[in-house]
Amino acid sequence: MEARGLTQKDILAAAKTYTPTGGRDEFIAFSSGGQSGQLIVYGIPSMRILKYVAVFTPEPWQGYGFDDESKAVLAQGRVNGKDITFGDTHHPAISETDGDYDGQYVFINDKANPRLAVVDLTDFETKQIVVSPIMKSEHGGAFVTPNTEYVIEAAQYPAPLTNEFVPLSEFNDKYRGAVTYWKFDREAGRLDPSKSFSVELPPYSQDLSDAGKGPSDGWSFTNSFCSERYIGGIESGRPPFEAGCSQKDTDFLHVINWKRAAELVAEGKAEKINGHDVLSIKTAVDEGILFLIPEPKSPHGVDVTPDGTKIVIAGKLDSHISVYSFEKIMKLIEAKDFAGTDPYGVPILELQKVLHTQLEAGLGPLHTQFDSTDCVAYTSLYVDSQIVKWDYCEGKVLDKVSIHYNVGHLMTMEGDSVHPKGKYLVSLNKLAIDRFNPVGPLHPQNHQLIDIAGDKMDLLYDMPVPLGEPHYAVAIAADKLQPHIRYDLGWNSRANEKSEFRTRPGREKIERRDGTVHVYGSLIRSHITPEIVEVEEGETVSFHLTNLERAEDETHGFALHYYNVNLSVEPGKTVSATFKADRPGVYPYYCTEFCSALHLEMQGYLLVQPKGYKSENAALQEGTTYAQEDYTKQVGANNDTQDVIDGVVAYITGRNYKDFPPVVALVEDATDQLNFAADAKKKSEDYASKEDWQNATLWAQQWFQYQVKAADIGLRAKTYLEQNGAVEISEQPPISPRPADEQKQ
Ligand code: K7E
Ligand code: CUA
Repeated sequence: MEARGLTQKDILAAAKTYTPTGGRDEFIAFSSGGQSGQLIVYGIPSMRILKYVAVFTPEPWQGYGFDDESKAVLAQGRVNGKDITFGDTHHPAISETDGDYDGQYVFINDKANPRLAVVDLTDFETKQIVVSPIMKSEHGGAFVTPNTEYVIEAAQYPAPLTNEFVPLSEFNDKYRGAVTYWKFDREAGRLDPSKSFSVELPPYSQDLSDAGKGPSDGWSFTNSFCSERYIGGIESGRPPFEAGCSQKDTDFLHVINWKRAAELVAEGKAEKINGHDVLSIKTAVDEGILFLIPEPKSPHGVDVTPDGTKIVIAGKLDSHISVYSFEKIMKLIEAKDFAGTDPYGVPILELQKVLHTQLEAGLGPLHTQFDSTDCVAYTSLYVDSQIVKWDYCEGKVLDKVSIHYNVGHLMTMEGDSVHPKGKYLVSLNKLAIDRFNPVGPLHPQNHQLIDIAGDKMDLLYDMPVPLGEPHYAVAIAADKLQPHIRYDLGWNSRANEKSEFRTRPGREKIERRDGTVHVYGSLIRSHITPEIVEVEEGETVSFHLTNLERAEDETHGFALHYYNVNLSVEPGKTVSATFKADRPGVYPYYCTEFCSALHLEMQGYLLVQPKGYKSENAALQEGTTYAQEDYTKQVGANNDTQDVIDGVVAYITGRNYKDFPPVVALVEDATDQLNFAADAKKKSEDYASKEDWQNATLWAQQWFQYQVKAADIGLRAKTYLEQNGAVEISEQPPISPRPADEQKQ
């Protein structure tokens, strides 16, 4: 303690966050990866980063944007045909069932190029990207309705909803905001653009959104800033946007009845803009589904309370947090008690008549999350660099804690669901300044973990986030996530179907068809089949690779020199890479994941022959020749190895290993390897009987390689059983590979 200069408080904090080797986290957070266009997955309370999920941008480790399958997903995100190679991700949302996180999907938005993506949590892969047909920017997404009927996305900077040029002089008349309700087809796991629609909104800068729940289910809320509709132009002497956009004391909360809106669209009341259903402001007003409520001042967050009865608005440029009563809002709407209309005819409800309470919170209140205790909320104070804990029923401050520095969003565990879990809060700070070792002018962001289990908030830990600006994050109880450890053999994970290019073991082949050389290959410890591929200059080559492994964490990679091919092939997956072999030469390919002791030998050659090349001496030259004594020596070693394996098998099968699922999986894998060994052994013995010592020795070596893999897996299983209290059982289960084992017992 002294040597490291730690205090008693530090030690306590360490005890609350330290996760011993092999330990798991109680919650899993999905954080926006900011400009990286990715999602960051980390554990709480350990704050260990577990994964970056590639979403809007290519990412080599996952092969995302390198294999044909994921290229097709990224291509969905082209904007008017243009490749976009960044994303400005802000708000991840976990799919919900009855308002609770269900752990099935994560959605995330791209503010700059209005897009939404769907990530499937069975494999943490991006499956779909949709592009807004009408918006030119998008901030108020992704937010889900309580049964994930829709994913909400609201525009930010007003622009024409068509793709035409419209001069700024027509801003008030032709520029518009909007909110889109993307229909989610849960069965397909995809957003359905044909059943999605938007509501046109005035050209205020719509900001965040939230969906109603419980009594307010069926409604959604989107706030705004710059309802002044100010247009800057500092370069020509006009006061800038920031002056003109913060003039008024209030902006507008948009209150929308999305359930009724969906019915209106079904009744044919929408207009098509760029092929997309849009309910005009006029229709929305005439049909009574759109209302405005003033909100102080240039607000930022809008958050519906877990019970759905209240809506919390943070003022940003106002020191107040305002709590609106949904019941009061409904009463005014039913009584048509409006304070007037805005320039677009949208009815305005009077602020004082809908207020439940207002709280003097501090400077720069932004976002709110909820506690497991009723009426308790946490709001970030950007300017004060604090988190305030407060009571939204009574409107009183309970506690404050300083953070470092300038918090944007904050996140409690399942904190925007109907059942927040309390326990921890993460403050997503905009600035780190002096908190970490300096790494140049560009600093990491700082996520600070705060213990909220007691009355007083207690700051525990700083985690640097070196990947873009993560605006928002959501955290779910870890036990709600049950991702797969492997795919069904031959799976196209992006299309969620069997790949037409899958290959079964022993069926690898090279086929020339429609002007393309199709290589149907496989990957398994420790070889790539085929190992030699010969094509002619100018041919199109399509590698289709299937990982034949069934074992957990046996991913193989595939890198090919010069042709920019880099694949990640997880167990069971099939991926393809198509390219033109435009330059004659010798191109080694190899596995990029250190998958086994002979990983470096997991290799092959693509030979691109010059046009018209004729081979003269096709026989390969042996680098080394082997004789009978080499064969005998190898077989001796193999037999010794088999004794080791038999001992391990006896240990495992003599225990209640079937009670341990990870061991059952290991035994499956080891059995596979032993079957491969038996095949190689047979080949070796066949060649030996023909006195072909060259091939006999090489196949004996291959037999040995499979034995080594089986032994390695077996020892891992044995260690697991030893460490997890397996007990001896009396009778032998029938899986023993060789009858001889029984005699040795
Ligand atoms: Cu506050 Cu985009 Cu939600 Cu940044 S947003 S902080
Ligand atoms: Cu497969 Cu290395």
